[in-house]
Amino acid sequence: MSVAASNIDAYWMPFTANRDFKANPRVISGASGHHYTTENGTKLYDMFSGLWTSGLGHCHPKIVAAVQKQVAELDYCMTFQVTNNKAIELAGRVTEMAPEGINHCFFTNSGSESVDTALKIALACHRARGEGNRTRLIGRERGYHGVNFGGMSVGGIAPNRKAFSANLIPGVDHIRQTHDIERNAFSRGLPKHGAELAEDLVRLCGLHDSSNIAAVIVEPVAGSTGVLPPPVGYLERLREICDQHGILLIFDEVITAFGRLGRPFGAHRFGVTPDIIITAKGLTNGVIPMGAVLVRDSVYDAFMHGPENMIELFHGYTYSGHPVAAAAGIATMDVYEEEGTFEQAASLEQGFEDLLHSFADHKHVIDVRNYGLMGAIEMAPRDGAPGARGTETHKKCFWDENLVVRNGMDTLQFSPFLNSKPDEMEQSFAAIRRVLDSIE
Ligand code: PXG
Ligand code: PLP
Repeated sequence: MSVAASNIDAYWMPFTANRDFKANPRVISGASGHHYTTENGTKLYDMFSGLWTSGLGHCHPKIVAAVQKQVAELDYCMTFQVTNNKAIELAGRVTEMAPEGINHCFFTNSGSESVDTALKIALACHRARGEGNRTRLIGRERGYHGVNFGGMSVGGIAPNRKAFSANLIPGVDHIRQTHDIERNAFSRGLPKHGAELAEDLVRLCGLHDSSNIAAVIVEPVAGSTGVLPPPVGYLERLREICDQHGILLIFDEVITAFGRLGRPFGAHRFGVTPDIIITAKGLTNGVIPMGAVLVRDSVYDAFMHGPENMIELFHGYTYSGHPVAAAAGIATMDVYEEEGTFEQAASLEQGFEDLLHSFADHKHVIDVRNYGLMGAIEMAPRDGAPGARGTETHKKCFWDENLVVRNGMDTLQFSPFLNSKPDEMEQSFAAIRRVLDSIE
């Protein structure tokens, strides 16, 4: 059914200005490789790899074939008390790729579910170790950890929390965010200043007494809030403080896992191994919803006591380890390996950085940030109309330049394909420049 023939009002869109959108809908009905197509056949270049999801491009033939085969072979099989061969295989593949010592994998269906699963694992792990007093969870200002109650509570994005302020889960606190535009504007890669902000965790250890703290959760590079790479030395210091105080360190790698930082995991890139890694998105190249929580042996082993006929963790989703999602995941891991995707992504970094920073002297631009294949151009807000400049850029890119870009308020975010072609990137940024030149 075409948009014109549909009742679009029935559809409540997520994280979207519904009324504004429905006045002139932007609807995609097909995709191939690096492009989307609309119902009337217009081809658009996707500068966001889906929603940080589809690093290999859309409708990769190997993943499509694996999903088609699987859905006809085993469509569904519960993973409570019985399981399927594909879930087992994917757990092995992903943990093989993970940093040393991280050898266990719990499946979910999204990043938000992975976050809440990881928080529950952290709490239950301490309890299983006889440290049930460790109940406090620490997030960070500006962090994004999905939209379920746990993730929203440890998250630090004010508008996401505002309507639910009295209903956030108890026992949560936040360390300070790391963005410092005065000292670090236009940093190429990791900002130099701010490692000392990790000491804010020491402050909370004093305030709450560290014996009450279960876990700290951070994105290695904050994505959704507008791409905030960590200051040099910051993550290393967080790791040290957690070790000193027996606190579990959780990396939310929903965006940074699977090549976005030129390595399998952000943990590899930073040389910092957390206790728990949260993934989703690139696990299946976005083809079928799936997430995974990866844990260190010491975390898993903490649960493997007590009567052997008893469930160790009372947690799981109907679709945990769904065979079709798992088949998509296995094919995705195959392609990452066969095509050398992570190395390819690493080789694109410098060109991407140079293109982004060519906007540094543009009249609207107040900061440019990048790390790996994550990038952001922050524009000054218009007087009295925060977000308007970003939204206008998004719309003009779509309608005038056949380009899909994402804006969070006045920050443009970029998530190029891990296998982008350099000339595609050049053309896309040339189009963005035309748009920025044309708007007030
Ligand atoms: N953690 C992180 C670090 C994420 O980036 C989630 C959890 C939640 O995943 P699900 O699959 O439940 O959406 C995410 C998701 C943006 C943007 O604009 C990023 C996300 C979601 C929506 C928008 O960058 N990331
Ligand atoms: N609500 C009801 C009534 C259910 O029976 C279930 C699962 O069996 C759920 C919610 C949870 O659904 P899911 O396992 O897909 O998260």
